[in-house]
Amino acid sequence: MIDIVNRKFTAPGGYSKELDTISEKVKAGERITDDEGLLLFEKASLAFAGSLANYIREKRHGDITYFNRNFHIEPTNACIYSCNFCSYSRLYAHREEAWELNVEQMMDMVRKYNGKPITEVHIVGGVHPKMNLDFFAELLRKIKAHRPELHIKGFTAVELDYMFRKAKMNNEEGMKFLHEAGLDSLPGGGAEIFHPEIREQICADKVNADGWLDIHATAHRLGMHTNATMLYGHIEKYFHRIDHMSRLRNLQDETGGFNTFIPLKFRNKDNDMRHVAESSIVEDMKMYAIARIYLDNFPHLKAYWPMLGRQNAQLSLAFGVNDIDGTIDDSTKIYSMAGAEEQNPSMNTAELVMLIRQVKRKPVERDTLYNIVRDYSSLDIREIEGNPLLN
Ligand code: V47
Ligand code: SF4
Repeated sequence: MIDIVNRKFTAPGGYSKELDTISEKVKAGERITDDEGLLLFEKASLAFAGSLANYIREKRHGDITYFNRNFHIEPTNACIYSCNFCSYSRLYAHREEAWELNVEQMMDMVRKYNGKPITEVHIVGGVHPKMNLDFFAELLRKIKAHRPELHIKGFTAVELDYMFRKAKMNNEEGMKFLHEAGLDSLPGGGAEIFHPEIREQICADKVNADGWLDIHATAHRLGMHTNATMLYGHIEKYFHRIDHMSRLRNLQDETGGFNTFIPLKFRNKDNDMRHVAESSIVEDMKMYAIARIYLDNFPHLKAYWPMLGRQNAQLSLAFGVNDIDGTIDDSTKIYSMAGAEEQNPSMNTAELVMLIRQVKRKPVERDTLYNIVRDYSSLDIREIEGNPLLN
C-alpha cells in the first residue's frame, strides 16, 4: 500500500477550488455534502474521483479484496410486478418460459452442495402470487435443519413487502417470523432508484422508497445485516443517484445495519427499456468511485462480477471496490437474461483468486458478515486447484 496521505489530488479546470475542498475533506476523513457529491458526478475527471476512492479503499482495507463462496436459488421467475427494466419476469408475456420450484426441488439444490465449503445461500426471485410467507418459512426451516451453519441471505424488500402484506403482518411481525424460521440477512435488491420521479417511470407498482427503507430498518433493529443496491445508468439524472445514496446514508447513520453497497449497471437486453443506451465503462468506474467517497458510513463496496464481466470487475478494484461477491454458479438468471457480460456466471475459487491477484490485490474469503474465512494472498495456486476443500 502506498502512503498517499500527503499527496495532493489536483483538480483540473474551472471547478478546481470546489474539487480541492472535496479532496481535503476526504484526506481528513470528513463527510462530503450532497452538492459536493453532485459536483463529482458533473465535473470531476475519472482520474480525480478514482484516486480519492482508492485512497479511502486502501486506508480502510489495504489491498484486501473480499469474495465469498455462495450459491443462488431463484424460486421463480414469475412476478406480479412489471418493472420496465426487467428481462426476467415471465408471468404474463411469456408464460411458457416461467418456472416455479417447490420446497423439495430447492432442497435438492441445497443438498447438491453437501460436503462443499460454501458459507452462504442467496435466495431471490420474482414475486409469485402463490408463494407466501408460510411457504418460504418452511423452506428456511428445512435448510437450517439440514445445514444449520449455512447463512441464509434471502428475499428483496419487494418480495418481503408482498409476503408480509398478504399474511396481514406488519414489517416487524413478518421479519421476526422469517428470522425465527432461519432468515439471517437481506440482499440489497429492489431499491432501483428511490426518487419518485424515476421510480414511477421504471417500477411504479412495487414497494416505494419509504417501504423499502422501512423493511431494511426493521431488519437492522432485529440485529440482522442487509445490503443496498442502486440500479443506475438509464433514465435517472445524477441528482437522483445522490438522492438515493443520501437516503441510504441517513438510514445507516441511524442503524448501522448495512454491510455493502452494490451499484447495479442497467443492462438493456430484452426488456421494455431496450431503447435506453447502457452506460460506458468510464461512467461505471466513476459510479463506483463516487459511491465510495459519498457513502462514508458503508463499510464495503461490491462490484457484482457476473454483471460487469471479469475484466471490468478487476478494474473496479482501483476505483473503491473491495468486494467482488462470490463464486456463484450458473443458476443466476436475472442478469444473463438482461444481457450481462457473463451468460453462465460461474468461477471457482482458484479462478477468483487469480483474478484478484492479477491486479495486485489480496484475495480474502469472507463469510456474509465479513468475518475472514481464509486469506488466499500467499497460497500457492496449485495448492488451491488441487484441494477440493479450497476449490
Ligand atoms: O433489484 C433487474 C436488478 C436486482 C436488471 O445483496 C437489473 O449481495 C441491471 O438484488 N439490468 C436483484 N440490473 C439482484 C440483487 C443482488 C444481486 C447481487 C448481489 C446482491 C447482494 C443483490 O437486479 C433488482 C434489479 O435492480 N436488475 N433487471 C437489468 N435489466
Ligand atoms: Fe419482478 Fe423484480 Fe423483475 Fe420487478 S425486477 S418485475 S419485482 S422480478
